[in-house]
Amino acid sequence: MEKKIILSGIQATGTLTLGNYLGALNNWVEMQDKYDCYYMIADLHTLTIRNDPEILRKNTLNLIALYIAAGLDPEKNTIFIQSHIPAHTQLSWVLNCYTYMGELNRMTQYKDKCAKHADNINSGLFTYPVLMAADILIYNADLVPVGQDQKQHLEIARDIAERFNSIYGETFKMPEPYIGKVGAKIMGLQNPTSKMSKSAEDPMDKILLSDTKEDIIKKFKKAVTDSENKVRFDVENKPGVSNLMVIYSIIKNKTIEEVEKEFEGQGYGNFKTAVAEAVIERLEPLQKRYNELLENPKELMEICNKGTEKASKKANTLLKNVYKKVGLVINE
Ligand code: ATP
Ligand code: LTN
Repeated sequence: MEKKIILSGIQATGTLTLGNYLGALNNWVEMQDKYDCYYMIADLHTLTIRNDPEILRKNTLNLIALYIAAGLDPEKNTIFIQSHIPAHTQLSWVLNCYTYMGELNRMTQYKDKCAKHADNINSGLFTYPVLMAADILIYNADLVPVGQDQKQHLEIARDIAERFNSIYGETFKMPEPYIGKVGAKIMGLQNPTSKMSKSAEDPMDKILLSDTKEDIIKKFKKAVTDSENKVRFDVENKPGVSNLMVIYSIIKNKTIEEVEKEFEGQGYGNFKTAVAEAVIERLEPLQKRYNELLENPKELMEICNKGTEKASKKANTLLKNVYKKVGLVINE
């Protein structure tokens, strides 16, 4: 039986957080044996906010290294840079013509980003989900592993696909979101009611994958909790501690009940130290591998070029089919 297809991507907006790792990357690694996986760097999506060109270029290369350092085997996965495959943007144009303004207007990420970047509300920010739909549909992806915040974008991708299929007949496969049961939404350490985000201003709110051991210990020690001093899972009344419990449970591969039991009768001091140690233990080898990989950027580009070769064949086949269906003349 043919393997199911997975596609996902991360924007090259800066250093990834523990939220990106636990909500996205970590799940990708677990899927690589069972599925035919396509993992890209969403560099075109990154252009929807203003970037320093040199930093964007550096972030893109760093992210490839991070994918591999996190455990994605380049022999098993197709790793590539979104902008290297023009078919994504070509399909995106067609899909734009099958997407309604009203649908895009409802996207919560669009509203959030408009509030955050009030001086740069560009049309790329508005049509962002259409390019994302093209990324997914162009590979006939069955599953898309993302964090909870991307679920709405998956829904619109399905709506666009369904609309197109109902006019032109079966063209796109219906993609399903794959959202991990735990870790789908890691919260900020200072603001445990909003998600940990790489663009958060307060450095104490987020753990960066590049943080030193000392940073990690300090950030967890200062993490906001509550006055009960009891390690008990209750998102509503104890969002801070519950978030730390989620982090610990994923890294240690334990259930929340097991974590509750392990720290029964212990206060927050011990618990926070244990969480910090678990995170450090997980990140140290990743950071070491990451630094080694960055010493050889040529090798990273070779990995991407191999990925591009494989992915573009698939993408171009689907694009041609779409062009034909809508009535464009194909030069064969
Ligand atoms: P930004 O702050 O620049 O908007 P971000 O941290 O939200 O960035 P994205 O590049 O938008 O990161 O997301 C990359 C992947 O990480 C997506 O699959 C997203 O759902 C997931 N993700 C982001 N933040 C979290 C989080 N706090 N918990 C779980 N998953 C997350
Ligand atoms: N919008 C996504 C990044 C992204 C993506 C994709 C994720 C761009 N294209 C296709 C899954 C599938 C985000 O994580 N912010």
